[in-house]
Amino acid sequence: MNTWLISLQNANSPSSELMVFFHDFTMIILILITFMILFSMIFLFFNKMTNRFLLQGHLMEMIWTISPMIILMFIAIPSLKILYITEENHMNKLTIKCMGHQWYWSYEYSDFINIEFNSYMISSNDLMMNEFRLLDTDNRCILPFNLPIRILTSSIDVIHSWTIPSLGIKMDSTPGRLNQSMLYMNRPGLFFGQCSEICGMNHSFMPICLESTNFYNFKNWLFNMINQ
Ligand SMILES: [Cu+2]
Repeated sequence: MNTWLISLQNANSPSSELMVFFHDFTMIILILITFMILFSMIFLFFNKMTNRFLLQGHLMEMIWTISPMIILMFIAIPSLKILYITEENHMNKLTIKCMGHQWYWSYEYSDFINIEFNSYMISSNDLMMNEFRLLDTDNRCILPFNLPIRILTSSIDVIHSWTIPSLGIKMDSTPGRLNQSMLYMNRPGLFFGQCSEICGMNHSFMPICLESTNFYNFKNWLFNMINQ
């Protein structure tokens, strides 16, 4: 992970890649418009852009009405497309359920014999040298990469939000309601996230730590969990 990261995290899932593309694309348009307005305001301020056709110039009005419409279309079409792609849940091979608690997450792998564990943040005092402060958990959620996974989430007490920025997932965990999303990881690694809904005193201390590994390791881990 980069320190002083001001942009989005590197994408690690197809939907997140699309989101990064959309962010960059929209930013280009946004910067262009901002500078156009800025320059025209500077010119207007110094009285350099006035001419006698500016008022009641129908052509001019047509242009500045239609061109924002076209620009908005260029933003709306990819935006909606990516929105629907992100919502798509198709051919999932695995389902896991993340439950929000005050203030930790628990994971259920109910496709298999019921595997269920809690995932608490490792406190700064117990931290090892290779662990991330305020982000690592005692039991990581371990999942295979290159496999479409269905993520279900709900909450036991108040609203939480299960979020992993590098995977482009932000999903509210609402008590009495089951939300679902699709998770597809491109590569192995550790992916971190934090609860994204103000949920009480320790809201900042219930991180999500997802470990992406190959299917063989995942299978071994599952067998170990079942035999425990
Ligand atoms: Cu929370």
